[in-house]
Amino acid sequence: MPKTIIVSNRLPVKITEQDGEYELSPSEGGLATGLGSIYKQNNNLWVGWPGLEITDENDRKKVTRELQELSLVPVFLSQEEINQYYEGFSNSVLWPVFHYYASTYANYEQSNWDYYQRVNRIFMEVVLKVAEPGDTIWVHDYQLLLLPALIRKAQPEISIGFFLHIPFPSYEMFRLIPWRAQLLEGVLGSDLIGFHTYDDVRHFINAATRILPVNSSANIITADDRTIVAEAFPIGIDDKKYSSLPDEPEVQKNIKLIQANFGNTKLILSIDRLDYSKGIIQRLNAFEYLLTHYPEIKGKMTFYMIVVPSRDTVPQYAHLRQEIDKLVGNINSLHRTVEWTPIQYFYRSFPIEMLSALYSSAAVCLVSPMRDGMNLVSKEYVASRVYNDGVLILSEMAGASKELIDALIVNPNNTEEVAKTIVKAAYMPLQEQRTRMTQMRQIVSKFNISHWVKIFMDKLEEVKQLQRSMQTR
Ligand code: GDG
Repeated sequence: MPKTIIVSNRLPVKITEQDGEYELSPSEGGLATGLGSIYKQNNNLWVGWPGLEITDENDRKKVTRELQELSLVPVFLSQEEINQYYEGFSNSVLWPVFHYYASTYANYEQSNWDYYQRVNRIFMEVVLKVAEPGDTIWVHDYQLLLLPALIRKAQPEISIGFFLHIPFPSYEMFRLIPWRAQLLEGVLGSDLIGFHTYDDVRHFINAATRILPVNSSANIITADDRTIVAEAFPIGIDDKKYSSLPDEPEVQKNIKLIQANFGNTKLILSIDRLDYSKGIIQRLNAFEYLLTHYPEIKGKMTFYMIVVPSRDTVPQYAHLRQEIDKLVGNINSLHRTVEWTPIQYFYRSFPIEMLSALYSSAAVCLVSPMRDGMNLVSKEYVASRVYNDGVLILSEMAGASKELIDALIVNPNNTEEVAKTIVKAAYMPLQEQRTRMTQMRQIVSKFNISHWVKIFMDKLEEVKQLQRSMQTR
């Protein structure tokens, strides 16, 4: 029976090692939840890096066996490979360029590119060990741009879908990468290429047709006589999970705790991974502007800011963290009073029961990335607002702003606009909150994660049929 194989940089499990014993726990990420409906069915599989270096052959066998029970197939990588392919090329070339930070952060080192190619080939070898003709392969994200073409070469007829979770930049940005042609050729090994927004699709087709000898008509690309479709599939979330979490006792307990501590102020919430693309510094500047220009809000609003540790072994990220620490310290020391602290800042992750309680308690959720493929936090806030109140402030640079048009949309670079919008959001009449939130909740619920998986897989099947019909013509 043909199977579906999901391939991503990381497997959807956390593996921890203690005294030579490996422990597996499922990861709670949105992608893991969404794709769980696929890889746990029939003989389907998920291929990816287990998240830590395992060098001993016996340990590798042991972990492989344990993962096999969960339909997971590990790609073992050395620390050197991870450093150069993941932190080096993926996060120091592709991430900055694709988020329009090329001039500040991109570091085009040849050895990182060499490792990127090598690790994509290692992934190919593992995939080819389990893939059979007739199977469907769904490759995820910027760490594996070369993989579709590598698999295609070995299995010319196999179905390959690719989804990019981050934005695809304009041609003028993308062309800066020394290995731009090879990257495009890699992705074009797919049959269907998915992006979050129509703008990403347009940028990709533009880059492909200007850099490579390929043709396009609308969203169909013809390369070496193969037909490839590029299309927008905005990712959704498990909306039911977020709308039912507030009923859980642990969440209720947390809501009461938040109420007891901050009940007399309006909570403005932000949650991001530590990343320059998330606009954390600009957001803090906007909040400081607010405190300086609207002193009457002092004591009436609390900015609850969660930054989840991420990539902090990369120097740029460590530096960003120091900058945030400093700015929060300055703002709090300047504006705080005996009873009130303007910013409650946390540099750590929280259990989902605490996130849910915060989503339920926050009068305003402030999502202001400089660039974001989609941004799931904005959708999780909306799904959590079971009473249809609360206000979402959303950056126009986030993919989600194309769908959540009833949010208060801002340009995150416009400090004054963001500050004024926080005031508008915090004092928005309940009726207007409800009208906006109801619309957004309908969208988040209709276009949820299962819908996303289904429309992508259906489209991939449709593209294969289109290719077959063109061959017989
Ligand atoms: C990439 C793209 C695109 C955060 N803090 C905690 C926690 N989280 C969870 C959130 C949310 C996820 O992490 C973050 O997702 P985002 O979409 O906001 O951002 P990226 O990680 O950058 O994701 C992005 C996404 O891929 C999907 O395609 O939307 O644009 O950059 O789900 O809830 N979860 C827990 N504790 C925390 O402290 N449990």
